[in-house]
Amino acid sequence: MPAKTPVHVTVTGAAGQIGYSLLFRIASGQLLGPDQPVVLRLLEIEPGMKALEGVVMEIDDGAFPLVSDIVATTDLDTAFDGCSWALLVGSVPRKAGMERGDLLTVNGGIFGPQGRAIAANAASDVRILVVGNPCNTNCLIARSNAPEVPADRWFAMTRLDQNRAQTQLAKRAAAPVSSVTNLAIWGNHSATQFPDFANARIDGTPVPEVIADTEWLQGEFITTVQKRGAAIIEARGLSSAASAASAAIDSVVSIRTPTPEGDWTSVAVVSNGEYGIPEGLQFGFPVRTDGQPGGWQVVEGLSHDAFATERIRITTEELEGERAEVADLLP
Ligand code: NAX
Repeated sequence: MPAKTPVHVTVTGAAGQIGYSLLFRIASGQLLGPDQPVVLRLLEIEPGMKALEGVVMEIDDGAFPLVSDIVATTDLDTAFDGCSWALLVGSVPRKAGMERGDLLTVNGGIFGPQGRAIAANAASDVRILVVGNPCNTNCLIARSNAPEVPADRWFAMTRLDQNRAQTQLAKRAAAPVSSVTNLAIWGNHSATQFPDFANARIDGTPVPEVIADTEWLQGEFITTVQKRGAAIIEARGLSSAASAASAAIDSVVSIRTPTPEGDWTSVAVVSNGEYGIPEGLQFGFPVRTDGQPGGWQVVEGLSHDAFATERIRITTEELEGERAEVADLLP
């Protein structure tokens, strides 16, 4: 069989912590498959370029058969040229004394231009996953600045939260993590997210029938998932990186391959008003896909009790607040 044509994959913030885990997994074929060559297009800002040189040397030293070329650049047009996948990881994390509003505005300065560069340079089948926080609203900013790219090509990452929630439920039920399915993260990738245990299943049985401890499900389970990022910083002295890279790989695999029968995956997509969520928000939903660009739908018809409805209201309000704060950045 002739070798496949390389697919161009852009990673921003490539010299950062997440980049350092992510790039080697892309190079080894875990993102796009074991027979799919890739061109890595790595974007950094000037202060990150020296470190990126070192990362490129290490990728070279991996002698990965699937890596057909590596482009390291600070130039947006070069970075997104011909890319079919863009993983937007680089952003400015919140620093002491920074208000959430400042954070949103600073990131707007990054994601607006990146959106425009994607529209101008990417391949016609481009799909974009935003990881850099606040990822839902950064994705909204980039998407709004790239009206030429269909809105259904834009994704923000809630998969790390899904993975965290699956593991917490599996441990509590003393079941393998693979037996936990149908786990949706609703809303924002933030402390207001709602990991929907009621519609999740363990070996096909609704979670509340397997774990009968409602107090734990509504309390410690949710807060453990919501605050896991902070717990990792506390323990490691650094924010989660390898698990975030792993979730980015999982996200892309779930987006580009058909969803297993009866299951769904968590990802933040543009709202078309499903479940009464305001249109245009980049909102964490349960999603099913046939794997093609634009081939996904939000899973409809799930029911929510009063507890879940209130949680979803809170996270929706937060995302609407974020959208209002960046209104100037949305053309
Ligand atoms: P690092 O600070 O280690 O790396 C970020 C890199 O981005 C740096 O090398 C920096 O030079 C680069 N960068 C900054 N501005 C850039 C720009 N305009 N263009 C290109 N590169 C730029 O952060 P890291 O730990 O890798 O995390 C990256 C982002 O992921 C952060 O925003 C972080 O908050 C977010 N996360 C998102 C998660 C999610 O589930 N959605 C979980 C993990 C992580 O917290």
